[in-house]
Amino acid sequence: MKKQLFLLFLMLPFMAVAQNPIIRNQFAADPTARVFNDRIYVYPSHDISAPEGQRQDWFCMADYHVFSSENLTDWTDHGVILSQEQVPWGKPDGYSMWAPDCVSKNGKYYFYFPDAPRDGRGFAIGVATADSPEGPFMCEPKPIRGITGIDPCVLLDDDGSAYIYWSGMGIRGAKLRDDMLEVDGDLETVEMPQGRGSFQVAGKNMDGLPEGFKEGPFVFKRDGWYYLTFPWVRTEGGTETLAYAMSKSPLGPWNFKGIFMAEHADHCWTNHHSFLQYRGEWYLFYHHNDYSPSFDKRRSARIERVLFNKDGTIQEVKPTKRGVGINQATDKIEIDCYSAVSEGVFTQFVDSADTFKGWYCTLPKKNSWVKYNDISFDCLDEGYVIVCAKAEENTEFCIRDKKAKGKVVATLKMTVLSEQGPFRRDMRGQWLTLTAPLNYIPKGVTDLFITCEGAPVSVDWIQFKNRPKYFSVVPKGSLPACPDSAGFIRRWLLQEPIPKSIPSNTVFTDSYLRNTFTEELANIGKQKVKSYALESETYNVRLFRFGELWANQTYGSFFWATTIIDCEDEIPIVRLAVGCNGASMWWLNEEEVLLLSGDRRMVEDDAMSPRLTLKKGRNLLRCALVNGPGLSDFCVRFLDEKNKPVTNYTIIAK
Ligand code: FUB
Repeated sequence: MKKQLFLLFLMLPFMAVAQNPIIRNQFAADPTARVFNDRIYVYPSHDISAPEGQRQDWFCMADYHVFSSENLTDWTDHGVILSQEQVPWGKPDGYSMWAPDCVSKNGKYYFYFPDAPRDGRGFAIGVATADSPEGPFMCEPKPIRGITGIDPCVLLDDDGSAYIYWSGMGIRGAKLRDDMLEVDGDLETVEMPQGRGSFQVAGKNMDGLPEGFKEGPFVFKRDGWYYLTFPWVRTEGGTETLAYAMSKSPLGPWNFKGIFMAEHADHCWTNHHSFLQYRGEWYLFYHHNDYSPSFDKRRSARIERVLFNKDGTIQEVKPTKRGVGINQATDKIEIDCYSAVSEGVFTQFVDSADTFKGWYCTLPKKNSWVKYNDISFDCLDEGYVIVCAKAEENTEFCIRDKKAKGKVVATLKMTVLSEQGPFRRDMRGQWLTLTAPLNYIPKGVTDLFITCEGAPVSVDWIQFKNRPKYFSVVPKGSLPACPDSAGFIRRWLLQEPIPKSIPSNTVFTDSYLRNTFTEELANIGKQKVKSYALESETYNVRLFRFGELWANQTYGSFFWATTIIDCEDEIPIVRLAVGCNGASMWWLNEEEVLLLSGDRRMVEDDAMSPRLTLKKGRNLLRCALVNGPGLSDFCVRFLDEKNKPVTNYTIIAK
């Protein structure tokens, strides 16, 4: 039981990313991707920092993890599936667990991996088997006879035959026996140069490949063609490209076709890859030293879409940070992993001491933009957006749909420097999370643009949120509502809050409130503010949340709320019972009936009006509420002579 719990603990689902690099909790190089049971499994090698006593300037790998996903977006780390101490023939401190592969045949999983043999030099290739793609893998006692080298790759052909390819003295390939553990056929004796002895080697050299350093073969079959793909150094002193050759036979001869991915632009010497067909599309898994820009032996797996030409040749693949997969609008979207940017936009690490924290990007001038493609809004009904951003000056930026000048989804105003009133602040250069209401919600899957509308701004991520259910919108033409069972009135027409500079709630004296409210009452209808007919999901009407989500205005706010109480008959002798956070004033049919002054916390029935009569037909109930630093809300109901809630009326908010 304990062991099961431990294994469960090791299975770590990541945040949804759909961006490159795909694995964000560790280095993950040489990604071999396979589909088992309609799920993608990635078997990478696991770069780590070399422990003391090991070469500090070289690859260092002590174990393997496997990761899986069913949407190319959410990845689960299933933990360690094999470590160097578990390899009976390997050096327990060899740190040489380089690029592996895994295939499945007859319900068994065969994991092929290189390691440094205890009693020899260089590399051998071993097999470990399991009943599940996630292991546990049991290692065979001996490495595969006749294979000296690295980077094993196994092709399962349509007729059930299996072939193994590896690098070491060029690229070689051999048929595997049915048991998948040994190569078929005789071994060849190869003499070492300068009389250094001989050794036995399996298979044959793959003919037809170009001169130059080659490793990491990955062979797959598509439409009757065999593709031998491999990292290749095409120029003297150059770094690795990804190149390929095609053949009608699994062991060649091969017809060299050229490269499908150029050298990495920023000095990652190696590349190593695999191809995968998943749900009808082809993908290239490869690596780059994203999280370790100054040392290219710590690499991270990436994915791109691959397209083939009609004649079967592979179209060039450009490396991106965007990668593949659709992001849900409600995911945290790292916009620094963009699909395109305008000139001058640049990215930097959020924390160069911990690069796994990722990047942010800077839009250096007005009209700069960042494009992020394939975001699905199906998950959002109504909502708002949160953005993590920083700036040196007050500025404004927008999220737009489809184009740099497209429809504005949201406008983010960034006040980093404010010299007025109680909200004086200096937040220049500091990360802030901003919220903004949405002007418009894009449909389906779309591309978004973040556009700079003023001074430079840096953005780390954006995330859309469904509005928490504090309120629901009352659709036009809805039937009237009733008070809730405790008599609380939940349906209101709420006007967007008006900002008010209020240092503290101690100013809320009767005369201050009466003057302010009367002044504001005279302004009603003159300001350009929107009103919303809303149903509060709680008995208290959370004005602060309303301001936050509908108008990006929270503290220091002045609110108007109105509703209509519709009575079938006159209801005499009732009292209005109110509790509020802030100070509030209440009018029934435009007559002042109650004033709650001072710095109040919301308490049910905190204040009561004198006796009132609700007339037959419509009664207008109006509230003005003002608050400085608090979480404004109110609860209100009518009570009868015996302090029982009055509920025999309906409510209309319009
Ligand atoms: O990861 C170690 C080695 O680097 C791989 O085996 C090679 O293919 C290269 O990616």
